[in-house]
Amino acid sequence: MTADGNKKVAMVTGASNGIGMETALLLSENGFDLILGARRLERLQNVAQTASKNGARIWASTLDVRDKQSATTFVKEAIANFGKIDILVNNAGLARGMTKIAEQDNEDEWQDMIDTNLMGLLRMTRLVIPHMIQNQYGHVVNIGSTAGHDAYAGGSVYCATKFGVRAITAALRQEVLGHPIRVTSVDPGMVETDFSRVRFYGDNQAADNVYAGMTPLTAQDIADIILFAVTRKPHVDLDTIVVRPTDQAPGGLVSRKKD
Ligand code: NDP
Ligand code: 8X3
Repeated sequence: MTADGNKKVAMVTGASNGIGMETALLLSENGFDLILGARRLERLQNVAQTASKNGARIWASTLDVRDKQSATTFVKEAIANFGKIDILVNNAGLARGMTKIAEQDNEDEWQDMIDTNLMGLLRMTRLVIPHMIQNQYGHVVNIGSTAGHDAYAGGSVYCATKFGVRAITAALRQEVLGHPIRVTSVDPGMVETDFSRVRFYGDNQAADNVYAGMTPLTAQDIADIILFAVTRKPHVDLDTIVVRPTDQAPGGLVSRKKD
């Protein structure tokens, strides 16, 4: 909330599930109005309905960040509805498969990750930043990953996209210097969402194995950190926040209890 009583407007991409959904819900509980986008409209509308019970004004619409027209229309309509975007949470993202480079015969997986995690994030940023400059207020929160710090076998392209997000965050921070616009990267380790289910194309066993015997982070844990970042005083810019489960350490190390 600003001194003049205007509510802050946060745009969250990939708000139909996981980290994006929990961020939307937590922001709505904390006085933010919301612009929500994802491909699955029905799920998104359920999130919007729950968030609206907290008194937030919500606009939810289909968004495919891979698609230039979809993203352009989404931002245009959001501005028409709210007049401004104070916060952009670039959360939409995914991994596809865990295939080693030499064994990959499906380049579509690579393309999907690059189009979503890199091109999508860049596109949303490109479309939103001019409004932040015009409004002389803004905060871009990019959801990176520890995969953008430590590469692992089978994760070459997913890791490359998240290393790329780090580069984009660092460059953007320099590009908006001089404007009252903050740029933050939140880089989580293992968070139990549908992330692994999507990565393994609905194979629940494969997804469950990722978190077996350890306590992963939850989407709420990450939403909490995003809320903290966007509620600092305007002169405070949290740069990069790396967060792992206590059961995970850098270098691909995970402590698992056997049952
Ligand atoms: P989920 O699969 O639970 O959620 C992903 C969200 O992204 C969904 O709402 C999905 O919505 C949306 N999305 C995917 N593709 C697109 C697209 N093309 N356009 C718009 N929205 C899209 O996973 P998480 O919540 O875990 O993932 C969120 C972010 O967090 C991702 O960027 C991921 O890389 C990152 N991350 C996740 C970690 C984890 O361990 N879970 C750790 C570190 C980072 P829909 O399908 O409806 O479009
Ligand atoms: C997701 C975290 O470790 O599965 O970004 O790549 S990891």
